[in-house]
Amino acid sequence: MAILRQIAQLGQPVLRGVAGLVADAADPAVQALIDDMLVTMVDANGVGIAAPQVFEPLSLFIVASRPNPRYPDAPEMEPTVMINPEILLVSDEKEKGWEGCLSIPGLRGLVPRHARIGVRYLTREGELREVEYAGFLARVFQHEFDHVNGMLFIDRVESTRELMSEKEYLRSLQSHE
Ligand code: K3U
Ligand code: ZN
Repeated sequence: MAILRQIAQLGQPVLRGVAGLVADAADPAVQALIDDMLVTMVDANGVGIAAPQVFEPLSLFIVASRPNPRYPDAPEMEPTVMINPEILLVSDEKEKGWEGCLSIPGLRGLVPRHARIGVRYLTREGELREVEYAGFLARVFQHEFDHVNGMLFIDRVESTRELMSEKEYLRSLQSHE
């Protein structure tokens, strides 16, 4: 049975380490961790979660997507498990977009990310996948990829003036409706 995990908060050293590779995707402990991450992400209403965020320093994360007020054109994508992810190519073009993080509640930041990326990862069944992502999916992948490399979105904002409280962020969304 899956268990809701505690989410590591900003300041926890586990968020700043480089995660190790998953040796065996079929390991029951890895499969149980994935189940726990899925329920924890859904419970927190996130569109991603990385293993270090639940205190497991492994190169493994989940990416999901749904249209949301800031990204109304975001595609629907069921939570997708990505093990030992790699970024194979990136576009020169970057886009700035607002991000949040379950490990930094209450804060949003405007983060530049590559607009398009080509990636490789193992599925939870151990199959190798190569995929290209653009827009919001590319953003969430890069955010999660940062988590397994000890980076947080606050490290990537270009100015502290591009940080906003969650409350003001939600207010700014309403004022643009
Ligand atoms: O639910 C969140 C959200 C934020 C913006 C758009 C849609 C949803 C909260 S933050 C979130 O889901 C993170 C998850 C994290 F921290 F565990 F990785 C993923 C993320 C959200 C937005 C942009 C990039 C990454
Ligand atoms: Zn995050």
